[in-house]
Amino acid sequence: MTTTTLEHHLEAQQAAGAISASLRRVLETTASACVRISQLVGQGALGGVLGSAGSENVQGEVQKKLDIIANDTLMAAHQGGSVAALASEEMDAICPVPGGEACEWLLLFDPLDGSSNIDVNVSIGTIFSVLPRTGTGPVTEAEFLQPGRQQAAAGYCIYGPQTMLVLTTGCGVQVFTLDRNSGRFLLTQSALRVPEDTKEFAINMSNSRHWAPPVRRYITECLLGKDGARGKDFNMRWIASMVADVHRVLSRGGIFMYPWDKREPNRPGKLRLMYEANPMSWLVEQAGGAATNSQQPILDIQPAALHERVSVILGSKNEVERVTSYHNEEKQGV
Ligand code: AHM
Ligand code: MG
Repeated sequence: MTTTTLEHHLEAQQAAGAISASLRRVLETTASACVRISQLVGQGALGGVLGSAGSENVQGEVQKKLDIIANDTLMAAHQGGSVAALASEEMDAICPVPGGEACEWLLLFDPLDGSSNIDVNVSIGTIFSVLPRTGTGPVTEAEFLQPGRQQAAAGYCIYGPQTMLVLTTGCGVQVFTLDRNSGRFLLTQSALRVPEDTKEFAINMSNSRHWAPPVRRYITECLLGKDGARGKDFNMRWIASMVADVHRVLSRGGIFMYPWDKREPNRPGKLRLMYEANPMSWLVEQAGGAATNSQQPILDIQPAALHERVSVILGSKNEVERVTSYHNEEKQGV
């Protein structure tokens, strides 16, 4: 059994010059907020945290109580001056931290990913991304609009049968499991790798009639299995919590897709670039996988708006490349 705590790991990374003391503080603060959220999630009905809050977020989605509680928990944890400003999927505008202007970091998060699973006791999570400050003085929204390649750290905490923190600071991907007795995250896996090939895909099949032809082609071939062009059978999973679906992809390979579809042709996708796609894409790339919006690596996208949406195709490298090639062939009229 490992006894390397998250704090030990970050201390060693700092000693090796891989992260600064200030980044370490951001990550430790975020992790302790996740421990608190995990406790609240675990309480469920006993803690009065289930159900709808009766309000809507900036994207017009009905908020659950836990969306707000998790957001408040992360916000409160970061008032101590480790970051200059915060941005959340659940808040309309960025939130500068009073007295935090001198801090070097900006934190973005989806406080409670997989909201539709909260009330049915299925895995949910918190996704976060740390960007460097690029200016001085008061933080503006424009300062947040940096491509995912600029991230200094990214990760998620999954609240499932176990609570796990999955983290990258650019030196591979480390997995920590919460010891519920001590309240500490212990290192349980390092240098995570995503297999390059897979026989498992994740997509919301109920949207199939709305997909673009390249996505339909790829999934049709998967469904044909041994009888089709792929010559092998595929399995399908869809949890509808990105954290849980991506956690499975990171753990045993697979491809995850929430692509553009023609229900809302002018919207690039459902998932959010800054709070979901960027941190997950960096984790997947750090584990040897790939992540694209079908046109370019997600991490290279220059964001135009804080709450921007994006088409997401990520996971095992060879499968992501195959879907990309189908999009390229369509563009070239092959
Ligand atoms: P949320 O952040 O409001 O929970 O929404 C994002 C979630 C993802 O976790 C998941 O992949 C997707 O929405 C599921 O969408 P759908 O219900 O359309 O399958
Ligand atoms: Mg989400």
